Amino acid sequence: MDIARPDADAPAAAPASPRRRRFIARGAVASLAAAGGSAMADNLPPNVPQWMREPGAGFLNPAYGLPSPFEKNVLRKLPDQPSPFPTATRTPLQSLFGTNTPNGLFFERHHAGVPAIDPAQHRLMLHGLVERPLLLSMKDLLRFPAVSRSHFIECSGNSMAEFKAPGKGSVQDIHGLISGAEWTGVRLADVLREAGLQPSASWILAEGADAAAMTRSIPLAKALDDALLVYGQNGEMLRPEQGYPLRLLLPGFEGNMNIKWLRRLKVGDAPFQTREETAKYTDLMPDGTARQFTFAMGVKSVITSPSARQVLDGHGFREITGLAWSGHGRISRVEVSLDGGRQWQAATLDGPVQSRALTRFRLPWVWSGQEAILQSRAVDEAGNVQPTRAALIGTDGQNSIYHYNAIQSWKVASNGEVSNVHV
Ligand SMILES: Nc1nc2c(c(=O)[nH]1)N[C@H]1C(S)=C(S)[C@@H](COP(=O)(O)O)O[C@H]1N2
Ligand SMILES: [Mo]
Repeated sequence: MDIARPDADAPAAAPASPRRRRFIARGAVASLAAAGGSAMADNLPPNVPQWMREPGAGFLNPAYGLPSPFEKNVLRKLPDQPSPFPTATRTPLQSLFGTNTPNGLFFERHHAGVPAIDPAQHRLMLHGLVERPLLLSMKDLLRFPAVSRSHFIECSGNSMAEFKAPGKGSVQDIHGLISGAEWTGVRLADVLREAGLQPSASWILAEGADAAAMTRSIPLAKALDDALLVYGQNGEMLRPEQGYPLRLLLPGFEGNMNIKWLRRLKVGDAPFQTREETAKYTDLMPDGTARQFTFAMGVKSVITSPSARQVLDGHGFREITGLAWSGHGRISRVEVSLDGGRQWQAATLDGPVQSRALTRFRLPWVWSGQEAILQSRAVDEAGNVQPTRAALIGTDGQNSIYHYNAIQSWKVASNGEVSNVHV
């Protein structure tokens, strides 16, 4: 049938002409068919397809649903270089819609694996410079007033290889240590009020119940502002990988401070200078000094489609789309360039735009086969502008491996192949 034939070579026509509308309709049908392999005419309208001729399976997974088997390639991914102790999996940013990462695809970063915690055996200890030390069970925490909020978590080491040479992988390989979720939990401020802070309280040590006993110092101002003790992730209990049954969520702060499997909060009057904030997670500057306590993740964005390793399947209309985020608040603007940063156009933002949350941007584009360098540049409500790679390296040098937030450039070749380039 003619309508199902991929129409990759159709020339792009002027916007809003009837011819362009027809092209879009034909293209859409063609790519739907392509998604499931090659289309057989018998299954296409107006014929009655195979799967309408007899009842389907009663239920596929009655107890807990799974994605369609046709989506079996949308997966988290370990690094390409084999390692005896891999410590992270990355989110398939190129395959996802909207801003909530499905729980099974949320990136993972574990310092000592995923502990198997029985929530009935789990306690949160709150002590130090408080009036009334507390030992809270999960049942106790579930009785506090709850809030649900959307926030991203980004590993401070996300995109780190880009300080050096352009990575050869996909957007997942290069930037996949970021995900977003709607988290549910208790305001840390409420729990601290229950314990009562002593006047000299100014920092809080947070400790995880994994074999790494991961610990970080949290400034009291953040704890009293928007910090949460979360047990819910996109409507269900946290996944074991994300800290089941309890996690500290510090909206916008570098990933490692969001302590998973949270078991202890100790209130003090100075930072605790743990291993994870002295030997690790500091940024070595060009002058040889180490920058410590870079809490909020910088303003950043990346085009997820088209992106590296994709091949544009024909000329004509498509949407450029991606994600933007900032640890300093809301995204106020995203601009997109088609020519490596010479000219910029405003992208539209999907609303509501939330603070310290993933924000989806979009720009309509007609590709007629010319080479292009696609970039996105985000600006946040605090006025921070996502830097070029040259500007970032100008200030931070290339010794550092954390907090890479430079503008990403994707080159579209005339044959439609998309690759990562540094411009
Ligand atoms: N207890 C504990 N908390 C932890 C970690 C850990 O190894 N142990 N990893 C940290 C790091 S480095 C990051 S980037 C985030 C990753 O969160 P995710 O695995 O839910 O994506 O958790 C942080 N919290
Ligand atoms: Mo991390």
